[in-house]
Amino acid sequence: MITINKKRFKEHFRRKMNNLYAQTLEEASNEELFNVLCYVIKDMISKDWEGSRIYQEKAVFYFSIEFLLGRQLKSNLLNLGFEDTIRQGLNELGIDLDEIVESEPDPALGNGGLGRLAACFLDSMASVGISGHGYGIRYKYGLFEQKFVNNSQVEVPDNWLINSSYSWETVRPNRALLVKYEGKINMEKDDEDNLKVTHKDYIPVMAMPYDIPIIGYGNECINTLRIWKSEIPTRDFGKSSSYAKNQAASYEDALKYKYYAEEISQTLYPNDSNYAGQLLRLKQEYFFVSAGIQDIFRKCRRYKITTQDLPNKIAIHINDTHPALCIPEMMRILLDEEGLSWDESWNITIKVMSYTNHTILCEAMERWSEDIMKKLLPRMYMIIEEINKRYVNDLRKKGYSEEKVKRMAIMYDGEIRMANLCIVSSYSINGVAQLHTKLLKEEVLNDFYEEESYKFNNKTNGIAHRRWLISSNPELANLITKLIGNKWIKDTSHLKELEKFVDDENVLNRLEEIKFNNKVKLANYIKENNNITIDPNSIFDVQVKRLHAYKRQLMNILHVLCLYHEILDNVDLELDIQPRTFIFGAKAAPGYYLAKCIIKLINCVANLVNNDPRVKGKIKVVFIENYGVSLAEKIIPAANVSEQISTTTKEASGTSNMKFMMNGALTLATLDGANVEIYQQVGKENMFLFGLSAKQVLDYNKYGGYSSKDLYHSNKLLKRVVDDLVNGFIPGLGKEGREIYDALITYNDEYFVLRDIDEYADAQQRISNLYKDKIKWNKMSLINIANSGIFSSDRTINEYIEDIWFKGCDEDVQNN
Ligand code: 26M
Repeated sequence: MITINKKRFKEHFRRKMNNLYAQTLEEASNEELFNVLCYVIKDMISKDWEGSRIYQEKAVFYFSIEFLLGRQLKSNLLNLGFEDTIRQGLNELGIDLDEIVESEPDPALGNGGLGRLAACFLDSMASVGISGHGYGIRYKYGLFEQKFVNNSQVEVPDNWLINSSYSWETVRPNRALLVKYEGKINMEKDDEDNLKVTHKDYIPVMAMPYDIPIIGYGNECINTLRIWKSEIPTRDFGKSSSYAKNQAASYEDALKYKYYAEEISQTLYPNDSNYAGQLLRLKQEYFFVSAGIQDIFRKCRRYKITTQDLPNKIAIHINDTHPALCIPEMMRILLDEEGLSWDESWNITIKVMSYTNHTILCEAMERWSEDIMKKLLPRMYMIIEEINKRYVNDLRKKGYSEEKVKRMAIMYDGEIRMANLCIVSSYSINGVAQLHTKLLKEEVLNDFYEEESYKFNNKTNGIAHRRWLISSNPELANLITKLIGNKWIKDTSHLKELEKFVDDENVLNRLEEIKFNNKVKLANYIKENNNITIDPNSIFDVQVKRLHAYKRQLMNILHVLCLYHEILDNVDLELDIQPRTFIFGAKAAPGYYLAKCIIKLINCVANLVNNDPRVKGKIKVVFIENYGVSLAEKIIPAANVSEQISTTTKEASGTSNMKFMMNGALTLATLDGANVEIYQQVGKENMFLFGLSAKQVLDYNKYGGYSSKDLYHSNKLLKRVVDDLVNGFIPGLGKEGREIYDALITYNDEYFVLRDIDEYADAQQRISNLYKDKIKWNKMSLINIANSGIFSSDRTINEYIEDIWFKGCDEDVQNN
C-alpha cells in the first residue's frame, strides 16, 4: 500500500514547486499548482508503476483508437486514498484542492460511448488488479470544442496540450518504434531455401510513446495507458535505407515529410457513426496498431516468452474494428520476423485476438478499398488477401452457395470488410448488451453465428462507479456508506442492501435533499455559463449524448413544442403543469447536417419557450454547450429523469443510462440497448417505458408498412408541431426546419419519431403525475440506486477476464 504523510507531502509539494518553476506557492497559477500536485503524486506512485508485473500473469492489451479519460486528479486521489490528507495539506498551504481540480485539462481523446467505455475499462482492470493496459493515439487535438453562434454549432479546435505537455504523462524516447507505410514487398528465397520477406522503399514514421499511469482502487496495481505520437524519425532504426534517403532530401521535401509524419496523430476524427474511408484514418489505424504490436513483441522478447507460449501470456482486445489491423500485423511479425509458417502463425494469432462490436448501423461498418490498402500498407494487404483466400476456400469446401460465400468473404467487390476480418480471426466476438448481442447473432452476423456460434458472447457494458458515483456525487456516496457500510465500493452488488430503507422516510428525505443540492449546483453553473435561470424545484429532465437521428433528441424537442402549445392553448386556465427543465447536451459530427439542424432547432425552441411570459417559467429548455466528461460529472448527479429514447434496436448499449440510474434518476426509455437490463433490474413499475418493440421495428424494416405521412395527416396535434418546423412559428429557424421536415415526412421518418411520440408523451405525463408524490418518487429513485450494482464496469471486466481473456480459445470447441 502506498502511504502518505501530511507533513512530508507539504514539504514535497513546496520542493516540487521550486524544482519545476523556481517560484513560491503564492506566485503560482492554478495550472501550475495542478502540475506540481500531479508530479508529486507521480513521484509517490513511481515505485509501484513499472512493468515488472507484466508476464507474471497473463497480460491484457486493450487496443482502442479512442480513450475518453476525463480529468484524472480526483479519481487518482480517490483510488490512492489520498484525498483527505492532500486536501488538508493543501489547505494548510492556503490552497483549495477543488480549484486545482477544475484547472486540469480534460483530455477529450474520444467521441463518446466507445471511448468512454475504454476509459472505464482501464479503471476497472487496474481496480480488479489484473495487468491490463491500453494502447491508443496521443492526438494533438481531441474532440472539438463546441460553441453556439446564432443557435448553430461551431467547432473550435481542442488545444488540450496548450502547454505542449500533459502532467500525467511520461514520454519514453528510448522506446520509440518505427511504423512503415507504402513501399514494395520483396520475397526472396535465402540460401537455405527459406522465404525471406523484405519491405523496401517505405516511408518511415516514428511512434513516440507517452505513458499515463492507471491507478487501481485500494491496491498496488498501476497499469499503463500508452498513447503514441507520430514524428519524423530522429534516430536511425537499424538498416532503414529510406531514413537515410530522407535525410538527404531537399528542404521542401523535408517539410513535406515532416507534415506527412506529424499529421497522423494530429486530430481525432470527430465521427461516431459514419464510416468515411479517408486515407489518413487508415494511417492512424495502422500507426497505433503497428507500434503496439511491435511493443508487445519487444516485451515478450525481453521476458523470454516464446512465440508458442504467447496465447498463455497475452490477450489482445480489439475495441471495434478500428484496431483490426492487429491481426495482420501480428501475422506479419510471426511470419516475417519470427520465421514461423503460416499455420503456426495463424494458430497463435487466433488464440490471442478477441473483438467487441459496438454498432449494428450499416453506415458505421468499416470497409477499406483494396486499392488504398495495397498502396498504403502492401504487406497488410497481402496477409489479409491470404486470410481471405483460405477462408473463402473453406466455405466453398463446405458447399455453401456463392451468395453466402459472398456475404461472408473478407474481401469482396474491391473492398475489405473489417468486421468480417475480426470475426474470422478472433476466438471471441462480443456484443455490448443482451439485445445487441441477440441482434448480432440473429440478424447482422447470423451467417457467422451459424458457422462458429461458440465464438459469440455478450458482455453488457458498465461504468466506473468510482468516478460516476463516488467522485462526482460524494454526498450520495457518503449516505450510502453511512447506511450499508463501505463494502459496496469494492463490490457494488452490496448496493442491493439499500432496499432495506425503501420505507424509511428519513432516508428518502435525505435522498431528495442530496438531489436538490446537486440541482442547485448545476443551476448555478447554468446561470454562470448560459445566463439562464432555472428552478431547482422543477423536474430536471436530461438528455446528454452525441447527437444522432437514431437517439431521437428530435422527439424530445417536438414533445416540448407540444407542451408549449398546450400552455398557450390554455393560457387563461392556469394549467396545473409540473414545472420542468429540459436539459440537452450533445455534439454533432461536423459533417452531419441533419444533426446540426436539430441542434439549431433545440436552441431556437429554447429561446422561444424561455422568453415567452405566458409560459410563466413552467417549462424551460437549456442546451448546455460543449458536453463532455467533465460536464457529465456535474449534470448526471443533478438529474431527475434520464432520457434513453433511441429507436429500439439502434443503440447497442448506451452507458449514460447506467450513470443516471446509479445517481438516482428515473429512466424514461425504449426497450433498447442496456435499457433492457435496467428493466430486468427494477421492473416496469420503477421506470417509464414506451415505444415500438424490437420485433416491430425489425418487421417494419423488413416488410414495410410504416407511413409517417398517414400519421401526420391523421393526428392534428402531431401535424401542428411538424408544421411549426416550416411555417415560421419558431423564430430564427430557417432552412434547417425544412431539412427536418423532409426527414420526417418526405423520407418517411427512418427512426419512427412520429410513430413513438404519442406513447412518449403519455410516459412524460406519467412522470409529471408521479413527481407530485415525492415519497413515491424517492422510493423509486432508491430502488434504482440499489439495483444499479451490476452496471459497475468491475462486473463487466470480471466477465471479460473469466469468459474471454483468461479462458482464451477453447480448442476442443473450436475443432467441433
Ligand atoms: C469510424 C470511422 C471513422 C471515424 C470514426 C469512426 C467511429 C468512431 C467512434 C465510429 C464509431 C465510434 O463510436 C461508436 C460508439 O461510440 N458506439 C457506442 O459504443 C458504446 C459503448 O459500447 C455503446 O454504449 C453505444 O450504444 C454505442 O453507440
